[in-house]
Order: sequence, then C-alpha cells, then structure tokens
Amino acid sequence: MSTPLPGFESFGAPAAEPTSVGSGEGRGEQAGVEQAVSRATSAARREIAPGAVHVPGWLSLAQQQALVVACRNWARGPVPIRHTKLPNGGVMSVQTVCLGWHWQPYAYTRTADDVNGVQVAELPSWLVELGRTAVAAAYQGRDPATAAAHPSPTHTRDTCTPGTYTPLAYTPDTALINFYDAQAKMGMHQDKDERSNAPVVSLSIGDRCVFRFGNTETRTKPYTDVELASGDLFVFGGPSRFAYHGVPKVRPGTGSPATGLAGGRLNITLRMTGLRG
Ligand SMILES: O=C(O)CCC(=O)C(=O)O
Repeated sequence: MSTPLPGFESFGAPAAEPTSVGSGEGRGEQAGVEQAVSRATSAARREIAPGAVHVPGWLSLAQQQALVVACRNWARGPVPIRHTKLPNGGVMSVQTVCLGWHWQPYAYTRTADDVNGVQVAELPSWLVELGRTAVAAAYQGRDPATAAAHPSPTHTRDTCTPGTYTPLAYTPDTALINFYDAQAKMGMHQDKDERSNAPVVSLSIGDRCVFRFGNTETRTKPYTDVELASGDLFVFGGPSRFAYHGVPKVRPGTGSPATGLAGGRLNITLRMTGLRG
C-alpha cells in the first residue's frame, strides 16, 4: 500500500468502516429516506438554477463521520488517492480517489491505469442508496424542472428523451472522492465524461468552500457562488446537468473536527456513467 500524500494525514485517524450511512440513525431504509427527505424540506432548500438544488445541512453529523471514515479507507487503496495528472502536463491540486469506475481525464475505466493499474474499489450499495435518497430530497419527488429522463443506465444523454424523472431510477455507479487542502481549488468544468444525463449528487464535509455554479455554454458569467458547508448536499440534473462548475476557494479552518476531518474539505460526487462492463 502506498504512502498517503502530504495533506492526507489531516484527513484524520483511521477507524472501522461503516456498514451503512444511508439509513441515518439505523431505523431502516425507508425511515432513512423519509428522514432525509423531510430534513431537506425543513432545511433552507434552494434552487440555484433549474434542476440545481442546494440543501444545506442535509447530512447528519453521524453520517458525515461515517463518510469520513469510509473515505479515509478508500484513500488508502486498492487505488491510493492521488493528484490527477492532466493531458497538458498539469497536475490537479485536488486529490482524488474513485469507486466503481476510475476517472482520469477524460474517460472512465475499471482499472486505474494512470495510478497503479489496479481495479478500483466497488461502490457500496449503501452509498448508492444515499445517492438515491439525496436525489429524492433535492427534488422532493418532482421532475427536476422538466429534466430529460434517464430511464435506465443504458440511455445516454444523446438518446434520452424528455419525460418523467423518477429518483428511484437513480443508480449511481461511480463516486469521485476529492480532498481539498487549504490551497486546493478546481477550475470551471463540465462533468461530461458520463454517457448518462442522470443528476450528479455532491456531498461536502469539512471546511467550507465557494462552489461556483455556472451555465451550460461558457466557463464565465453568468454564475452563482454558493457557500458549501459541512453536511451540505448539492444536486445538479435536468437543464443544469452539464453546467460549468468549480471550486475557486476553500475556507481553511471553518470545518468542525467533530466530523473526524481535522482539516481540509472532502467532496463526494455520485454519478451514473451510463457505461457497461
Ligand atoms: O468539490 C466540489 O464541490 C466539486 C467537485 C467537482 O466539481 C467534480 O468532482 O467534478
């Protein structure tokens, strides 16, 4: 197993892996979903753009703690967390580890050919379930502003036809786990290596950040700067699925060590790749 990167140690101390974070306080899956949806109803849920929803404080502290533990374990292997190399020779300041499918610019593979050639860890069913709950909470059971439907993972953004969106059909098959130290940032980009237009679910833990959410045409204005704090959920789908977005700034020292994260920011995005094999 390789040595963790500098900054990763501030990710916290090792602990046992959770079996589930999807059901909140352990009262069963349905109770967990209802609880998470109603938390979203009572929270200041805000639609940033059609199909792009910010739900502050959506994850409970226990869920954040469990996710930190799980992410720390995944960061160790089988594919260790690393700074992704870009085709232009640059290196991303964010450190990333993937589940289900490995992302490297600009494709998904099962093995991490740019790291150690090993197959990435599976995406656990509890994380799939959490993603499903997140989509239900963000959209409150409604079609995300006439979003294009994605009835099955085999439908691509090119073949999808508009229709009714059902959060239950949401079955993410990859997670990108990003760790930001105080200096890390992410430039404006589109998530467009997936062959599905299913929403992207984003969970934040640790330091606050400025999350810049833009438009589908250009990296520049108009955009909205959203403060993402620990426990926040952000879902973008429908007309916003291919909007440019990025993280221009992390606010060091603004997270609570109670999450298990001594410093930095953890972001987990769940996606449907639409890939097979
Ligand atoms: O860290 C974030 O909030 C955004 C992450 C992101 O844009 C990505 O992984 O593509």
